[in-house]
Amino acid sequence: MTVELEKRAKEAVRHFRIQGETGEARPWGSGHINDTFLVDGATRYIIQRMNRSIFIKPMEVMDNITGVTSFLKEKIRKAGGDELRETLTVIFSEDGKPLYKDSFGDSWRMYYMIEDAECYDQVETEQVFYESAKAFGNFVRLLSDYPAETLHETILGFHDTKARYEVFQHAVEADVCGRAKDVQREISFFQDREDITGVLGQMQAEGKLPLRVTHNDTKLNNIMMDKKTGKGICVIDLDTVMPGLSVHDFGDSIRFGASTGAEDEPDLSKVNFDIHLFELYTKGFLEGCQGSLTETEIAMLPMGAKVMTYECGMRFLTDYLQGDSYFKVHRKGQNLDRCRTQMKLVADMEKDWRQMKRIVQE
Ligand code: ADP
Ligand code: GN1
Ligand code: MG
Repeated sequence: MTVELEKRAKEAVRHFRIQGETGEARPWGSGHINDTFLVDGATRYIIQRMNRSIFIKPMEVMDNITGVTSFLKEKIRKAGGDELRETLTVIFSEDGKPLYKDSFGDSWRMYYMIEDAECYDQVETEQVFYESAKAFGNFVRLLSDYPAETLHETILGFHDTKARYEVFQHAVEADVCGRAKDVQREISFFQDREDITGVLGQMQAEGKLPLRVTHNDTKLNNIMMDKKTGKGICVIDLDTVMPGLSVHDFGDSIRFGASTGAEDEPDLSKVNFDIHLFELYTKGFLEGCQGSLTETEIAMLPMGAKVMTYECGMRFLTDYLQGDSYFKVHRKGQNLDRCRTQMKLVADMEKDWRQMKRIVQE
């Protein structure tokens, strides 16, 4: 990230209603989408430049986030919790908006920094993963009575795997960077498994899987873990909170966390699907949901894991073919490495399929 952008972040901070002096804004976190900065001072903040090519209507995104966080704050208050730590707090701009638009046309938004908490890019201990599962399950449960019809669809068809397959096929055909010839094996991997792209959407259309208010991006670095208690204290990155499927939320956590390697690990011998972590996450997620999932949803959890891993791998490959314009990359071939780890995990899940089914049945 450029020094220029750091300066712009610092300048944007001045347009928000905050008290006290603030210091430097420095790049923070390892998200793939927005530009995130930590703002120093007696009270610390997070300021983000929202990704404008992905979030075409930033005000709608912020509408969703203010709605959901106010709703959560009320529940947290009633339960005697700390509403400033257990969900995000949107800071308003000087003219009373949940974002500030700068002279470049970029939208910036600001939150309190969740202090005494950390987030992980990989599962370091089983306990962390288990606690994250409870917190993500609890998040779905807390939002079970949120008025879903008030939510904007911030990214159209976000987990419409079938539609994403079409985009992937177009990217293969267009091959704008001339990269397709070197990734034939990867392309075939997704084409050979096209049949799974429609399974969950079909079940939803038939009313077998209910639409709920879900997070849709439940990877481990989208949750803050309390340093003292080790509990999942605050679910962050609420850009994609929309009506969706619980099995997607479950599955996205699995594809990221139930792996022995990092999402972009180039050495595939280090990347294996860890069935024990799958079991642990299943237990935590179901505990967090506290009985709010239907039997069919529970039975489809393994499919959620497989489809989300497949979908994410296909999205990485699509982006690689299109010239790495969606996910941030820090080195050449990073999206291809990311795609390959997801492929490895899908292949492992296929081997472990019966065991996965058995675990959720139990
Ligand atoms: P992206 O959409 O790019 O993933 P996130 O909203 O997930 O952006 O933020 C990126 C990272 O910044 C997170 O993984 C986390 O490390 C950190 N972060 C974001 N918001 C907060 C917050 N309120 N308090 C502490 N850390 C945060
Ligand atoms: C992105 O924003 P971030 O880094 O938490 C992406 C997810 C992907 C994930 C892969 C809005 O998540 O859908 O699963 O990267 N978010 C968006 O790591 O596209
Ligand atoms: Mg994130």
